[in-house]
Amino acid sequence: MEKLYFSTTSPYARKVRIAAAEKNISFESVLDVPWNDDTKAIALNPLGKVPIWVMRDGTALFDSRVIVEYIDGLSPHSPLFPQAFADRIKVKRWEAMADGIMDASLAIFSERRKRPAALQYPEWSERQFGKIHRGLQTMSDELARQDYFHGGQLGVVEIGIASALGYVGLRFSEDFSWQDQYPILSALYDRLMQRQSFSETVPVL
Ligand SMILES: N[C@@H](CCC(=O)N[C@@H](CS)C(=O)NCC(=O)O)C(=O)O
Repeated sequence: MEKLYFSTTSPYARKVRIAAAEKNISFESVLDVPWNDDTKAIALNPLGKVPIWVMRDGTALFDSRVIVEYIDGLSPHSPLFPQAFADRIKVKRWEAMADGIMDASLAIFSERRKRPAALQYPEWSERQFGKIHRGLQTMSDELARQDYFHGGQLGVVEIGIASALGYVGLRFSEDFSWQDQYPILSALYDRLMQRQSFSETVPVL
């Protein structure tokens, strides 16, 4: 069986777990915290990051965008990306925005948690918060009154933004309430959480 190396808090790994569940793709889960000394991530991915998906022939795939696209291609059921070129680029732009919100969130987390207090640079975190807020506001404006970003059905964008929001909530609940500031995204998240793929992958510490 193909294997996913993941950590329970990783928003990128959550994308992969939701995508696989929505596509009905089974896999073996291997818990791996890339910060721990016993991590297998470095041996499988020169970048030392999870998620990593190990294919049947032993090839280790990364990063989450490549893995999600791979999983989508394994079965025609519940497509996560549109076929038409222009639509696909539109969706991938939103996917990149959701990933960028995760990247900025992780940058703040690393600054605050991995760097000694005396060496921390608050302006760096403020810059990252700017990316998070502008990204969330843009996603909220572009979703507007629709239930889904594209094509009236669940796809990679909903998976990405929900994973980003779950992570923002996990790390920054003392900084701001994304639910209060972005009610359109909050309503989307609540709807998505009715699906098992989303509710069973909520990040836990
Ligand atoms: N762009 C990558 C980001 C993956 C990533 O940054 N994963 C984090 C965990 S959330 C990680 O493994 N960090 C360990 C490190 O950077 O050394 C993806 O989409 O998969």
